[in-house]
Amino acid sequence: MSSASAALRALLTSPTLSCLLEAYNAASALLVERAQVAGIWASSLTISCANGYRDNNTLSMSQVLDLLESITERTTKPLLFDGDTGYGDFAHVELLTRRLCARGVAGLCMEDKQLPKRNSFVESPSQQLATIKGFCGKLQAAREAATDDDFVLVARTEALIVGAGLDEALERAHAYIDAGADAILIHSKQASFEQIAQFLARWERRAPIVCVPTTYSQTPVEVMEEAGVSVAIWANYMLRAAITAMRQVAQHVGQHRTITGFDELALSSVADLFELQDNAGLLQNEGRFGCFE
Ligand code: SPV
Ligand code: MG
Repeated sequence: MSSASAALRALLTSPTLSCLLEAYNAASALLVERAQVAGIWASSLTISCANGYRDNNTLSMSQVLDLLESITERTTKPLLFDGDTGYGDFAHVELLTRRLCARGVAGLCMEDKQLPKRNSFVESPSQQLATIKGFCGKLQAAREAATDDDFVLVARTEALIVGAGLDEALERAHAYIDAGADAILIHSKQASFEQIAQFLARWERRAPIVCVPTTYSQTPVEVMEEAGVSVAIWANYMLRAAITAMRQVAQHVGQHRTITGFDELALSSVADLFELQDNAGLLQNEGRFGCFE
């Protein structure tokens, strides 16, 4: 049993709002953990972007699993994996779930769209919902395949994203909980919290609710908490911060052919990188296991 999954379960069922912050590799995940954020979101958007791909299932299941393994090897906070549509049908979901459990990933978030999916903020006619029956089958398959009793299944409905409306979102959310999901991620691309608040008013706290306040990021967490949000996912802020900082360095060197003139003190030191890599552990074990005279 993974204690990370039990910890994620506890965040979902606690009466207060907790947040997850996105990470796109092990270093960013370590920073999230050390900042005492409750948990880590392995975002399909930022993992694919950091690897040079679109957020449309171009990265394979194995590529993403390798990356997740590098995160769970270095961190202990619960990691919720953004598993898109589950990489195929129920059989892919079974395999994915077993592999996630083997790697100590705390939970899988799966969305009710067609494969290959598009990022929710991309306006495209290919933003199509899966059938309720088909998606419930995937949830049931994941539940049965999980080898960790506490493994968390978050069912994400994209009903509001495709403009299908509140009734459809609620019908789907109820069906997904009936099929074995532990929580519902209700996603919205509106610029205010209003649509989610309307959903929550009719949901009546049947099961924990997760939201992704990217387009309504200025909503106070207290407002979300009061309305019944259990977990808010800050889904892309680490990569966005990194890209801004990296662009400044790249532009400076591109323009001046040197780092001179750039405020190096604003950057992490090399010692900081060594610390993130646990270089001290290497040096310590050299003394114990190395064969240096
Ligand atoms: C992600 O972070 O990949 C998500 C959230 O799925 S969103 O980009 O808002 O769809
Ligand atoms: Mg995603």
